[in-house]
Amino acid sequence: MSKSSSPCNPQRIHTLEEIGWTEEFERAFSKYNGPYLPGRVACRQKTVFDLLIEDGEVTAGLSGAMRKLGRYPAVGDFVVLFSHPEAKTLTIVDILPQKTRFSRGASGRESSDHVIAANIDYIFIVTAAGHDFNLRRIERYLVIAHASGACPVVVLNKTDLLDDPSILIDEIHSISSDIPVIPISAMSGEGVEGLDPYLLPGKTITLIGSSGVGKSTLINHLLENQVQETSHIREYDGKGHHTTTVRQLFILKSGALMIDNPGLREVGIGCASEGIADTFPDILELAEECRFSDCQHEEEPGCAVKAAVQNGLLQAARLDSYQRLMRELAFEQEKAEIGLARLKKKRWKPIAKFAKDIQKSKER
Ligand SMILES: Nc1nc2c(ncn2[C@@H]2O[C@H](COP(=O)(O)OP(=O)(O)OP(=O)(O)O)[C@@H](O)[C@H]2O)c(=O)[nH]1
Ligand SMILES: [Mg+2]
Repeated sequence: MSKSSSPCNPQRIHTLEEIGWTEEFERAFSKYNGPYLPGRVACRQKTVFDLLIEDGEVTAGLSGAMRKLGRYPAVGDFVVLFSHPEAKTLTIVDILPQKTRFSRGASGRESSDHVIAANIDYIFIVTAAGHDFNLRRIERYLVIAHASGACPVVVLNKTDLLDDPSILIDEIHSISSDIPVIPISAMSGEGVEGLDPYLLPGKTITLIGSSGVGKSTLINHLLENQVQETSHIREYDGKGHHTTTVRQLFILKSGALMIDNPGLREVGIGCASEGIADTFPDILELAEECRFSDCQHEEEPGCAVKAAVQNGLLQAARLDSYQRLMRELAFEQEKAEIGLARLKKKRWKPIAKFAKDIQKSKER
């Protein structure tokens, strides 16, 4: 068996429970008898995967059958490893059913969802005071976070740069009254204890957010070690310079598991219709009062949503954001239904007028 020498995690002994194993995984794994063992994907290297197993860390390749089927495990997945006793190597032969799955519409024109992390309990949407702060982007992250089945938490970082963080906290609450917002400074450590209720043993958290918001700085603070490279302020230009380039899962001192991600350049919502419903409950509630049940909240008479904007009860920018995301959803659903090639050929033109708009919003 090949013991890992990867930089993904320091060598450490742990039980399966400590790496997030639950009874459901145990049940799913019970059909495997013989030279099989479970492992959790900590990092995907170019050709092999780094995995946490019961008593340490190993590297393993993917079976030919899984490659052929395009079944690639994501960081956080529990997988079945086949042990070749003579060769002392391990091969991933199956992926156990995922408890939750955090994905985003893939970059470019790929229509299939792109899994960022699996078996996540909490998603920390990290945003930072300064140039990154953008409520519309937070809404977009909330849509995919809600759709994943994990609980979103907004982490407002770099509060040391603010005189009064409560202004930004109130702004975030204005778009997500039920979501916890935790103000911190990952650099100084101030407020980081506010994350403690989520950093529980065996629970898995993934950090998402744009490049430069301080995800790796937070991981380093929690690990009490400079494990992850972070950018120097001088070098950081705020324009898509990515310091972290691979996803990695770390075991924190508290016993929680945390995944650091490269900054997301482009966030597509895929077909996350439930995510939209959970992110905009205020608009959906207002829409129930519209005269027409299929009201698009554009120019229709008797529109309760537009009336709420006129009366100052709903921000026009929030309605605009909702409508953009709904258009993107319709576009993605149509693409999933008839395929991108046919969409381009037959009905690309009418939808193309929104394509640029959708692309711009994704990159916002
Ligand atoms: N003032 C201040 N700067 C911070 C804080 N947290 C991080 N930074 C700085 O922000 C810059 C980017 O931090 P990183 O941790 O590399 O950001 P990241 O989100 O991991 O970026 P990518 O890996 O590119 O996705 C670095 O210069 C950090 O020192 C903070 O709380 N306050
Ligand atoms: Mg980073």
